[in-house]
Amino acid sequence: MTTQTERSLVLVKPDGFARGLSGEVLRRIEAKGYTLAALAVTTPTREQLAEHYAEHEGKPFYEPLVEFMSSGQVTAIVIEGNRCIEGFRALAGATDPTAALPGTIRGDLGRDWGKKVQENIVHGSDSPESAAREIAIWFPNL
Ligand code: IDP
Repeated sequence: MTTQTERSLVLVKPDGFARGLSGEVLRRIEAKGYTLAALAVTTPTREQLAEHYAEHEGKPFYEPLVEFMSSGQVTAIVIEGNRCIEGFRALAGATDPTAALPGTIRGDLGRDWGKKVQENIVHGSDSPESAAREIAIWFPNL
């Protein structure tokens, strides 16, 4: 284990926002000891999402994902803390809410929507490079 103060970009996706789960996600982030560096409620544009999900362009789930993510409001959060990138992904749980372990956000709160795996409540950056790139998309003035 190393000491590595990091920032990560967390999104409460439209399904989580509509279900009123932003507070629950923030509660878990703060309970874990991470701090909030920025917070905003926004309706993502397709341009923002194309940048955000550039690595998934061309995959079968890309278009439905962008459609879903632009369908409503999201809570965008920059969190800060020691190894918070790995730590938040552990809090979030596996991509598929049914496979996600109990105790995780997706495992406790995620619903099985059949083919709509994209509706899994939260996004969290997966590396320091992604975090820097994503924070610049959602918080250009930070
Ligand atoms: P992650 O959010 O757990 O890091 P990624 O593989 O980076 O997962 O995928 C980004 C997002 O794309 C997922 O959170 C989910 O919303 C969506 N997604 C990934 N794989 C699938 C799939 O097979 N079907 C539908 N949506 C998917």
